[in-house]
Amino acid sequence: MGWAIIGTWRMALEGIEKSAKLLSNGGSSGDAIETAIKMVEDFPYYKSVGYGGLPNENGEVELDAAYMDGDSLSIGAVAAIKDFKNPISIARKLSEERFNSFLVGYGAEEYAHKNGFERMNMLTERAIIHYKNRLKETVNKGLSPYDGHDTVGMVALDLANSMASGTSTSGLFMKKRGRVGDSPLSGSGFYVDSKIGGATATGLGEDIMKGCISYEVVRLMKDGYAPQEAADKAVFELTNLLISRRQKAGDISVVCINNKGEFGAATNIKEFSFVVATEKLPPTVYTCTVEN
Ligand code: SD4
Repeated sequence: MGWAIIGTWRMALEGIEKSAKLLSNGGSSGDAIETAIKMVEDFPYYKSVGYGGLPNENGEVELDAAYMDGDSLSIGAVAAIKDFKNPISIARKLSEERFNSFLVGYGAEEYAHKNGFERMNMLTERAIIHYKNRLKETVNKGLSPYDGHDTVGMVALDLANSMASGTSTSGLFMKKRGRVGDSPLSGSGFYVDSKIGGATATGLGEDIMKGCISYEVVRLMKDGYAPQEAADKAVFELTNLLISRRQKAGDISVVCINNKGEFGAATNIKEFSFVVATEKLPPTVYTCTVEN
């Protein structure tokens, strides 16, 4: 059947390049997800994931991440975790737990510490400058979450036909302390079933959660929709649903692959970039728009 990996935003490229090699050499989808997402987390200039992520309104970097195994459907997740280097690895470790597999805040930090994960101050000088500028800008207007936020989400299929998915994010810049978005929530920020396919979302978590969009994309693929049709239909329908309930629809974008390695992506914003690599396609950055 072949291997495949897809990730949200251009920032996924270097990680996907590395994981494409791993998958083509017979590596597992789980290792591909963790390897690629760790690269994004470690890169200091990506402002919305891992080290260098922008802080909450108290100036603290609180991170959310999740990992899902498409064979066992095991899920691990952390939310609002501070001062640990690779939240995706902690989430993956948690997916091995039968109970307590989604931990938040101090509980997540304690677990990470006990399991030997590396502590690290995730707030960079650059992020502090962004924070101070934002504080100045909003001094008279009151703080509101900045909308230039991105999450890295990925889905991978390996040569053994196993699939995995993961997400990692610092969430919304200037969010409230303790705010958790869609990214660590199964069905909203990610979902994967090796017998069908997987999907992951990025955008305004508060709205993505209203449609459990990643599960919806997988459900549509199960019903026979091709990945591109499933992605289009899910984004279009959730956007319209929100508007029809007299709400503004926030940013919503998804990427997905099925268990044959076919992929899809859809968005309700002007420009959403994503990265795909398959046995037949070298790692490539695509841009999709609301009209596609
Ligand atoms: C969140 N969905 O925390 C994340 C942020 C994001 O593009 O993906 N922004 O709501």
